[in-house]
Amino acid sequence: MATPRGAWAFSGVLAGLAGLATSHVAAMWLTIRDGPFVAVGQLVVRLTPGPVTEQAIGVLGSRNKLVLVMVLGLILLALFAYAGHLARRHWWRAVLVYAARAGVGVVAALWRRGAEAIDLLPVVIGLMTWLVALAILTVPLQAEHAGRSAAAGGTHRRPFLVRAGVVVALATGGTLVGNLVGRRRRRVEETRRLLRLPMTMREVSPRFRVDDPPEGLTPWRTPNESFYRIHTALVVPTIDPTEWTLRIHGMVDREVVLTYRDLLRRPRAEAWLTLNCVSNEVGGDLVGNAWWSGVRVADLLAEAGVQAGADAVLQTSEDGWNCATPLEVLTDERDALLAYGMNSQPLPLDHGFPVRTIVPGLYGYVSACKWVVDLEVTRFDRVEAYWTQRGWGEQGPVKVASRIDVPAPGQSVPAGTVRAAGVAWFQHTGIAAVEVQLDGGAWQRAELGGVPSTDTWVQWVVDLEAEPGEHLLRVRAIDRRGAEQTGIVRDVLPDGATGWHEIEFTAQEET
Ligand SMILES: Nc1nc2c(c(=O)[nH]1)N[C@H]1C(S)=C(S)[C@@H](COP(=O)(O)O)O[C@H]1N2
Ligand SMILES: [Mo]
Repeated sequence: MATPRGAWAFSGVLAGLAGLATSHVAAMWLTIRDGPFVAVGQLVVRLTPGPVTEQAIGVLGSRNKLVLVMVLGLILLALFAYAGHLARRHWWRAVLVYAARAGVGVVAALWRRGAEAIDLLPVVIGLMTWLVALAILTVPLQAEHAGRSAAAGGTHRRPFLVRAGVVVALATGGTLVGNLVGRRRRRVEETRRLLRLPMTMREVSPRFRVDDPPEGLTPWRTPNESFYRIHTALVVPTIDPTEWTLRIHGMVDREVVLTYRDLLRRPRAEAWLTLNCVSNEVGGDLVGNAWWSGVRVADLLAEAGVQAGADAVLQTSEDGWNCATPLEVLTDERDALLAYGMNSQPLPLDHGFPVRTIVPGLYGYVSACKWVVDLEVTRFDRVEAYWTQRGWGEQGPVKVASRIDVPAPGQSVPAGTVRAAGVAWFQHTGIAAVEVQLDGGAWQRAELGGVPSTDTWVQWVVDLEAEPGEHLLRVRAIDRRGAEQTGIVRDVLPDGATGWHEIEFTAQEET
């Protein structure tokens, strides 16, 4: 701290961090899921216009949250430094700046679903910590500022550094304690690990795999660890299955409330289902295929007794996110599931533990509610769900899609016979054929792997003859209704991308 000026700003930062630390500890202690920082981040995510969020997801991939957290962190640091700087002349101004920041915290805390007055406690504790820490830190500086030790020049340094050290130690200790107390996720992970659920272990039948797949072809089954993840929650809900309930209500004859045990005791339904995201660009990888275990939503709705006039089910997640799903797809013959198992394991926390829905034939944003706790039978003209409010289509039927995995874009392969491969999907309609086109020539049929139903993707392979040089390869699918995948390019907004996936590769003369 060469200059007292810098010392004031530095005090502001330290006091701010101390405030964050104690309010984090308080939040963990009260088992409020999100600390203050995350709550504010969550608020930003909610207030950001949908297209911007989607753009960010597209550009930054899953790193977008990390970027958000880093940006918020930098803004906070700057704000803390500024408050410290202001305190040098006018304490009340610093208090105003900090109180404004705390105000954002209050709004963020109250914004959450089921927020209570107690949720404000961490904010208050953070504010008090900040005041006390700033006062402690700046007493030596104050003296200097008042000119009392001006003659001794810099005598503030020792006491200041001692005090700074104490504040840092307390804040660090506090954060560690907070993390200890915040063992909730670990506890729920442990509970999940010990669960033994009624699920069958289903291996991938060899007939679902194409023969001689070239290296780089997407495996037919997506392992849970590599299954794409999309959610608006910054910190995933940690729900103890013994505390989970699902309420089915709205336009029904009898309200149904189901516990996890109830769910496990019901007749089991299992299926291979491919899930994809409406934000998936042509050729993108926001799609996966797994073996899901659960209970048919249709049976539960039948038990509740759906009333005439209803056409939608508003599904709500424990984290407040929601989606509206056409009643029809939840009650027809398809495998619309309340799933508790994914690839014969209890649902991973990131994929909706303990229970999520999944509906073949619809994009995830209108159907696949993770951490689902509430199903309200209703009408589309009465509700507007999270992504629909943000400009995305109300109904989200999947579109036919096909993707080239091999060769990879820009890859060099030996000239001659090139084995290309990929996947294609059109859940609940099915893929009849896949065709590829090399350098604008004739479309050639690819060989398809087998499928258990129309609800999963299908692998394809084809041998091409490639002369030495640069090549352009395109793919398209033909669905089981006989329609060709359109080559018209459309963006993911508002209801899913269209267009053919194409890649360039180089064929090299063997030497
Ligand atoms: N609670 C909750 N459920 C959600 C979402 C969400 O943001 N919150 N995102 C949806 C979207 S857009 C998709 S594509 C799928 C993704 O499911 P996955 O993360 O298991 O792949 O979850 C859906 N369910
Ligand atoms: Mo999505």
